[in-house]
Amino acid sequence: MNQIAYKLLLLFYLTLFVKLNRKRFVIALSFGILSLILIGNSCSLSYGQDVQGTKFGRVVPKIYPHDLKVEEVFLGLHFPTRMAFVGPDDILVIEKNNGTVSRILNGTISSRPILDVNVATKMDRGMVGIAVLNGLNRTYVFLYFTEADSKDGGKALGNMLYRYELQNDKLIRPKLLLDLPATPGPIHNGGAIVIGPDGNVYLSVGDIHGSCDVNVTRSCHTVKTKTQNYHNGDDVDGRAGILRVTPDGDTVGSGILGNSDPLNKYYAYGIRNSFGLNFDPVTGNLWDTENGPYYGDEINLVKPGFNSGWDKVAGIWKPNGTFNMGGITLKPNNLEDFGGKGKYSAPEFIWSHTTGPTAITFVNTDKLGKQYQNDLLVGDVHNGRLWHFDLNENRTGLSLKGELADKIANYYNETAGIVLGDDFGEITDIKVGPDGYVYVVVYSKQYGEILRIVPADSTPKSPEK
Ligand SMILES: [Ca+2]
Ligand SMILES: [Ca+2]
Ligand SMILES: [Ca+2]
Repeated sequence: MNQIAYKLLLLFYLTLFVKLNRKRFVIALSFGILSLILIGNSCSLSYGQDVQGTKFGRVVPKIYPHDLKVEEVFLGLHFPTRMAFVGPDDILVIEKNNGTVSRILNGTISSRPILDVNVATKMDRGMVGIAVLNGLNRTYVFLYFTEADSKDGGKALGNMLYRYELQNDKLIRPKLLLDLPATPGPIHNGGAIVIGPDGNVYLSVGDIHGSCDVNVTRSCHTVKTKTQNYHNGDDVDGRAGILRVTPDGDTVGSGILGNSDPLNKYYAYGIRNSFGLNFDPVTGNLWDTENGPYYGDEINLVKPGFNSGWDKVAGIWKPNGTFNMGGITLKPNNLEDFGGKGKYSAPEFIWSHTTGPTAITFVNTDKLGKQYQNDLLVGDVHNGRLWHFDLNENRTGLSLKGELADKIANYYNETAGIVLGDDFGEITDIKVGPDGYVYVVVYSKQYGEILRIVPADSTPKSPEK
């Protein structure tokens, strides 16, 4: 039961108190307290136990298909943002404001973090990105965080992409791969990291609030660069794009949009903010999620040189000031194209009202059943929803029917057919584990957790002794 439910219950009893006589009210209250105790007792869970409908004081996720269920993997993280698998039942998880990496092995967390760095913590700042690259002789761990000068919560030095090596339960030999702007901030830092089928490292970085409107946000300091589609804008500085580097931090080839640094590291641009990146396991195409300003959240197919159009378009609408939806602009013609190398394309899916999409992943396994294999899952932070999409035949778009055939979720209820689950809280990551099941990170101060989606008929997994 969450806080809202508690408040509703309190309101209910206050109303009863006013309406009933004292004796009847005491009877009703006793019944209520008893029911609360019963619900409360069902909250104790162990690793692998089915959590549907049994949780207390935290999210009670619902999953709609009868052939799937949700299990608890780990509860009690502090603002967890993402996870990465080192091996089966071996998960690295990061906590935003602590600047930590912890290891959860067979459901048990390391007694202390395997890495703890100083991070700035305001809004989107903090430890926000992780990816693992298992090599023959070593395991690389890529981390993206807002490095702070002296302590957690300190002054932001920059948004850094580091490479560490995992050895004997420690992250060692940090190598700074990218030193990116953290100002004006403190929002739109991005943070999705994915290793491509080409073995390179892809990182989403938002506009770091550089496209803010000084007329609306008083403290805002505008930074207008070419990757935000300002023709005569400032030089490119690493913001508003998807960056690609080798595992050593070098440029791949001669660059897609140009050969000057850091433009040569852009795989895509015109991105306001993105919390989700992943490669289609069938085609090798990159997909992303993007966050619009209260409207125009997106799912995009990201070809090399992709321009998402920000800040000249969000969804299919021309921004009107910072927060308002302007007119429809299907082919915006005033975009920066870096000498014809950049190419705008409209989203493959749009939420007209913001849902705050985050992680995007492909179910590259048949462990949940053939009917989910290679389908697309997206999580969000505003509605606690797990979205489920089929791709079209050649996998260049989504297979959308009825009212969704226009590629736009115009109304909340229009989306019933593409919602796999509800009430997950704030989903910040979704990964398919080495066991083929789908893992979900829920962001919360006290009840941060990792959940796992498995077939409904599978037996709960016990922790290894
Ligand atoms: Ca720290
Ligand atoms: Ca776009
Ligand atoms: Ca529609």
